[in-house]
Amino acid sequence: MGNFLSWMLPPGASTFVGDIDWIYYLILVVTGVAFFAVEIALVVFLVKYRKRPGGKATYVHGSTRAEIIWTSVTAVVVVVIGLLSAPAWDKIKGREGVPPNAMPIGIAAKQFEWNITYPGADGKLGTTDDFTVRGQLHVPVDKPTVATLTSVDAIHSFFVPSFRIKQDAVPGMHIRVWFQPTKVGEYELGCAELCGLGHYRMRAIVTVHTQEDYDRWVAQQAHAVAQR
Ligand SMILES: [Cu+2]
Repeated sequence: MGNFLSWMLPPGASTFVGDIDWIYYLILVVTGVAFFAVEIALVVFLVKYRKRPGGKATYVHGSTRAEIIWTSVTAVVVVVIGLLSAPAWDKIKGREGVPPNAMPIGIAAKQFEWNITYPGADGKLGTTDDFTVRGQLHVPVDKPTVATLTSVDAIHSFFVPSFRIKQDAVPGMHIRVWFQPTKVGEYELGCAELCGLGHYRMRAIVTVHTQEDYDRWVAQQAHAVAQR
């Protein structure tokens, strides 16, 4: 039967999917219940306290008790959601979260493109076999990749919905973001920070390869670079 809510989030393709999706749906249910409770109360009160002949307006100063209740209930819900999501935050964004064996890549965001630098065959950035490709992010499946994000102009945001990862790219900063794809295929990378007139077209394709296909693609790129 599959996941009956799967139309709400794009199909997931990274190890973060499980951690992120249940928190997303938990928040959706909590805010959904609050939304309908408030809207129903609004309509009920509109009808119940409508203007009627003989009815007289009275001045109500408010209710301290009601205010304490709705403030503390909301505060508790927010704190509980914060505690529940802390492990996922540590894993995805924590300083210690990046797997030490992750493949390093460089991503330089720019109005309005993504320039991605690959480590080449030696697996190390900053060596002579590095090469840079515009608008194409290629990564091997089932292996962690860690990107160092920079921006040469405005603030941009690296967002791969299928990987459930989003991270700002800020001029002057080198921010690390990691992910581990779980399914071979093509996914969308979009800029999630309004960065100028061309923001809407600041996209790239993410291609998740098997390790063999990835190695073959790297060899092809190295060959193309050597011929220039
Ligand atoms: Cu942008």
